[in-house]
Amino acid sequence: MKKILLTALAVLAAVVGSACGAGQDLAGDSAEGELVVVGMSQVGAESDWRVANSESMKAVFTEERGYRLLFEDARQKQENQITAIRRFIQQQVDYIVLMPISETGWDSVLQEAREAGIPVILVDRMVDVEDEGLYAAHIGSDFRREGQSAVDWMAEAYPDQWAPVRVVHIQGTLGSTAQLGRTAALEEAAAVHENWELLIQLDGDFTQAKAYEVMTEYLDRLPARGEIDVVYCENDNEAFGAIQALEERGYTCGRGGVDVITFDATRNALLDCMNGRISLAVECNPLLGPLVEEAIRTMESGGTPEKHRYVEERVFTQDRLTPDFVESRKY
Ligand code: GYE
Repeated sequence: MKKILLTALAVLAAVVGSACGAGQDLAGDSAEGELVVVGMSQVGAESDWRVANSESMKAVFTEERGYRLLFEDARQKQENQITAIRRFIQQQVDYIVLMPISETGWDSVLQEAREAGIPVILVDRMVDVEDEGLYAAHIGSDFRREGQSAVDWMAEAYPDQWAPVRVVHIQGTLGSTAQLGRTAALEEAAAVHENWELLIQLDGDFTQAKAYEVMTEYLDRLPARGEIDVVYCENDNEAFGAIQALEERGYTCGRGGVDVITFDATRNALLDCMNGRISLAVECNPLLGPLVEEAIRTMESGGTPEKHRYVEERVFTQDRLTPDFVESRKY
């Protein structure tokens, strides 16, 4: 009898739940009970890196593997991320995974998640919050170290301390950890190397279209053909846009011409690197899904995941690339 009553209540709850719209689904669906519910707020789809990162998450957090993934694309807006997190809290998800667009402005919403008892895992970029306890773990890249690899290469590529090295710097989304780390490395190195000259800093927002636009505008403003040695692009898509702008105006990209430096090292950038148009590609690994799952499994079994986990990354130059390697690149 009790069983029948419970079943009837479950059916009723499911009907009411589905009538109440998406926000109420989880509470009403008894089959959901078995699945670990993960609310994920992704930055957007601004770059090849980002698309690969989302795919890596979606491949791991499937129903077959025991998860229900609520994936929200914030279309590059922090306010959309905050709204998504609040919705996840209402839906009483088990975990929140956040790829934060920028570092600041997270204290209150993360506090709300903590009060609701929902652990937050940060992926890729970091947040700048008063209290480290507002997130359970961070899994991503050491962007400052990536920038360091780039400036180390520049120092070797331009050994003559008296010859000027003229650099155009195309920055990523301002205020994001990826931008801050990669920019800091260049600015600090430029302060040490007196012959490095930062001609201009342009905001490319990590997209190909924006980088093409700002680079074109810059080149067109120059009174004569510019003497540019390096274009330091903070991701691959910016590099593609910059190369297009440069080539359309008759510049040659590559060693001996304009050295284009890029971050991410996705397959298309590696192709350009192998063909000599990109001089240096610094790897940034987007395949973080399995590591996020590892952290969730640790918490599911009552453990504490590592607070900060950085992935191993390499750098690529033309001589280190083979067609087989580029072909086998997963992103
Ligand atoms: O380099 C860029 C993306 O934060 C690692 O964001 C990420 C950066 C990545 O849009 O392509």
